[in-house]
Amino acid sequence: MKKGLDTSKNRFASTVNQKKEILVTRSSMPPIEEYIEMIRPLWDSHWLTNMGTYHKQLEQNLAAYLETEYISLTSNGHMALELSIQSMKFPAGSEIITTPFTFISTTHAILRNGLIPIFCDIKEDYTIDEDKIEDLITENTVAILPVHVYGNICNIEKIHNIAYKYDLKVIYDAAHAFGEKYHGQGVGRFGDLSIFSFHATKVYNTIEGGAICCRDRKKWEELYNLKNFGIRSEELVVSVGANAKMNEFQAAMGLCNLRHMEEEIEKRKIVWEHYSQLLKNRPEIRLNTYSQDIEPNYAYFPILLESEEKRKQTYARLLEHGVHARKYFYPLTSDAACFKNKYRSVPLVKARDYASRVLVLPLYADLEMADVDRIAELI
Ligand code: T4K
Repeated sequence: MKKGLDTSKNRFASTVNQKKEILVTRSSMPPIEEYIEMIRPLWDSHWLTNMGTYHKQLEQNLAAYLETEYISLTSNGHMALELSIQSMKFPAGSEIITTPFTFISTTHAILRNGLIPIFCDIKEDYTIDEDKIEDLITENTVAILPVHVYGNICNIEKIHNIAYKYDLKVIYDAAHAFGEKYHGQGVGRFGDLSIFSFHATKVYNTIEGGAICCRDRKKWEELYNLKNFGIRSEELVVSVGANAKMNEFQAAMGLCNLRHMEEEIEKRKIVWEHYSQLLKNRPEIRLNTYSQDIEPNYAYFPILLESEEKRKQTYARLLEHGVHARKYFYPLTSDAACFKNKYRSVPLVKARDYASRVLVLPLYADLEMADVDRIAELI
């Protein structure tokens, strides 16, 4: 049985003004003894990073768990994205069609590769509207970078067909979709590449961490070089690369947490279903429902309120009672102060509307039912 956190020592569960603070999520951690046992050998070997035993073991275990042929671990999800794009060797200034309804990392990864993000609108499930992608394609378009937002899987088939028709690459940002299946297949298998985030706030964490799923050994080698300075042996540097390796403490955390995934997802499901039960009869609140094609991971619980004003009131009311809901993803990344109005897009009608009304409620494995009751009551 997985132990809960020691709440007396946990700042996330501290009490402020006698009020129980509930944050939007809380990292799941293995029992401390399990992690200590896992890291103890590191004190013997003194081997802390640079593709050690745990790094190798976790790559194997995750490839099996995620049902992907090859997987390359990285220091975080963002570097997984940056290196995925870099590995495609697109000419500078090329355009990548993406969604603005995402964490800023997705857009930054494009820009930090010297490429241009072109923003597409989204549809009811918050993922990219595949029917609007073709309107944005020009001779400079090289790829599509969709996001499986909140674990809702994009329209894989249509995106694949568009990419095939125009000879574009597809890189999926699957940061929210760890362990999910679409039509019975692990989501890491889709597109030319798919990336995951194993950040502390995710369904599965390696403290910080990420991974890139790919189809062949050649790509895996290329990604290895990119995350390890291109170093292949003491005297051989084969290409220019960054340092984006996952270290042994992260990998050890990943090995431990992976053992508890079934329980993690089961507990999240219970919380998710309890919220749904309490809020489903409120016609003014739209809940996120997973499509039948998905085996979900219950990563997030977004609700869509009637208006921006209602969202503001609900956010403030929850906060007043110590409940930290979050406006993921407001503002749209296309509206980030650093590049507002700089890049081309179709009219972002839905993305803008949803960003102004969405609120993500607290959801984590050990969230108590009484807290869910209280949050639903406050809403
Ligand atoms: N693509 C997408 C679509 C993403 O959503 C993300 C990350 C990425 C790419 C990039 O992956 P990484 O490079 O991050 O691996 C959080 C996360 O930092 C970020 O990973 C995540 N998306 C994003 C959606 O959410 P913030 O700014 O909301 O984090 P913060 O520090 O406010 O934490 C949120 C809550 O999580 C806290 O209130 C409490 C809890 N928490 C936080 C930390 C840091 C814990 O329980 N333990 C912790 O250690 O960005």
